[in-house]
Amino acid sequence: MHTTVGIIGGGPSGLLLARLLHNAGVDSVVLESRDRAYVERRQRAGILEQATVDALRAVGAGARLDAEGLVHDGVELRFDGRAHRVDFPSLTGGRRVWVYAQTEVVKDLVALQVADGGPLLFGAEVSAVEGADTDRPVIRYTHEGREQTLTCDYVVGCDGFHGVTRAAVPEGVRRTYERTYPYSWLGILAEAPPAYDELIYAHSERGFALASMRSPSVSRLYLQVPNGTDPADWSDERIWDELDARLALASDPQWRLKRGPVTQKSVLPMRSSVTEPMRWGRVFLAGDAAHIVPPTGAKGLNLAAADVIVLARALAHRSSTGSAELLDAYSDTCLRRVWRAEHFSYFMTTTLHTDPGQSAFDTRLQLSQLERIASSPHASAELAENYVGLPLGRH
Ligand code: RFL
Ligand code: PHB
Repeated sequence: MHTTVGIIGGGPSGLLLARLLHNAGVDSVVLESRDRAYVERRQRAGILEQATVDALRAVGAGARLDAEGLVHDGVELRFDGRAHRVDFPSLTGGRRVWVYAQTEVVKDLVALQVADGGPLLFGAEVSAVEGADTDRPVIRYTHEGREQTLTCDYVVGCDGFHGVTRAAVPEGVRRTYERTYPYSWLGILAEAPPAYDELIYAHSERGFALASMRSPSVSRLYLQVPNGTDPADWSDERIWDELDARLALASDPQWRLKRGPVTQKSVLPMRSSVTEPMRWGRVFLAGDAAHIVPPTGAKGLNLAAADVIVLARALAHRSSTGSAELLDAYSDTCLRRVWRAEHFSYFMTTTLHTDPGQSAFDTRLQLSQLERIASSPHASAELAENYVGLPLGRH
């Protein structure tokens, strides 16, 4: 089999890229190792930036997002027992974010691709990419028990953090910059109405907590926990009690989350990682395959979308004009945005979490920074601009 663009991975980045290329008349094949139900059920991100929403609408995946997505004009920061709201539109020239789960984005994109797109093969596990620096790179994969090859004009690794495509960039060229954090998140999904109509990011001496949502009747909540935590050690009651303690308000001591059945519980580690360059020969990396951010800044899915928007434009430009100029600029163009998001995600994480080795001095610095955000329009605009996402083309 031969295709113009071989896409490894059917997560948000691979699926969105396939749709953008389809719109531009460029053919592609998507190879996804998992089955469709697994990919559609994987609980992850919840916040979409304007540029991500615009791209989803442009590929025809906007209908359910517009009907069911929740538009958010701000977030609440809680620290020192107080609440401070950061208003996005007034600080960013009218920009806002959407709450619409990654599971739903993936379902919408899969449905479109299956209805009228190029091949999307589930259960197709890629083992290697060969010939990155030749005119005809080859993807080796196993599908339905048989080893197969796909020759391509271009290969795009959208295969996430544990993918195989990164290895196509020679070791002597590839550089990875990484940071791990001394804490994880315990995340739950609960059949309970959200605490509040916007997200709450809470700093407390007991550790970080985040109250998010999936719909008016489903909450998504997170607690900072030590690395290596077993979710089985956290009963539902213990989780709700701890969330209430970390989200407590001095002005309203009766304030409590609305509780309901917990339907999912998992622990996720926090990591920052960037691999450079994001392109080698005819092989490109996009999304989590190239970079990971801790989820505190809500940037991972949006960075993945930004990469493939840039790449789809570059591939379409190549196909319509023959010029490789935009493809040549791909890695540098993306890395500028990636490093901005890396910094913001690091900033949000280290400002809001309690490091196990943290001193009282460190806590005072965090509170001073949060106070600065609460009292200065400049400081809150810096947070708001980063949170809603910089317009594509700027960095
Ligand atoms: P994905 O989603 O990991 O998809 C990669 C796909 O590649 C497949 N694959 C292979 N296929 C074939 N052959 C192989 N050898 C393969 N190896 C892997 C995998 O099965 C998979 O389907 O990467 P992608 O598409 O780049 O998307 C990235 C996003 O999923 C990720 O950045 C976000 O979920 C991060 N994230 C958040 N991002 C946001 O923008 N806003 C948020 O609010 C947000 N919250 C989060 C998050 C991530 C979280 N976790 C679980 C890390 C909250 C959490 C809890
Ligand atoms: C989520 O709703 O899953 C979510 C929201 C904001 C974050 C991280 C996760 O920063």
